[in-house]
Amino acid sequence: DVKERTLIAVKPDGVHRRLVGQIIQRFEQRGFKLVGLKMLQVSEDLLSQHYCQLTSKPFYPSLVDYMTSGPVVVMVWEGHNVVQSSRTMVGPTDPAAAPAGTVRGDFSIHVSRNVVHASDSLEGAQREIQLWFQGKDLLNWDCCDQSLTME
Ligand code: YYY
Ligand code: MG
Repeated sequence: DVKERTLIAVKPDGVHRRLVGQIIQRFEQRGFKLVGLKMLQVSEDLLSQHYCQLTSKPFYPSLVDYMTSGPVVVMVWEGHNVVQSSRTMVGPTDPAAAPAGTVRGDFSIHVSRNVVHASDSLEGAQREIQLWFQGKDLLNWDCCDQSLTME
């Protein structure tokens, strides 16, 4: 589906380390289309909804401290197979297992500071996009090179 969408977020460590541009560049370069973008300070409430499956994990309190320690840059990217392709581009949760060439493999070393978020499934992406963005803040637009990157 060429209209498939996913949520990508640069976490506070990535923003502090000035990695936003390089991370955006990878998604642009791949051929995906940016349809929403904002910077914000995350609330604990939003985070607990975002990570609703993790709130009982032992690492959850430190995950809250980390994710609320500074601004995040959150984006919606669109394109064929974007959910799965962006997970591959981001790499495994633990950067120690992430291959070079992935965002986590190139920019991080520890699971608790892994620089970026990517939705892990179509359903997860839809849930997260609704959580972080209002419909009016997502743009339907035709990128001029779309016929060259997608059928
Ligand atoms: O989707 P992904 O970010 O790759 O991993 P999740 O299993 O959804 O965990 C979300 C988030 O929690 C992860 O990016 C870092 C943090 N975390 C952690 O700090 N320690 C763990 N053992 C597992 C996850
Ligand atoms: Mg996840």
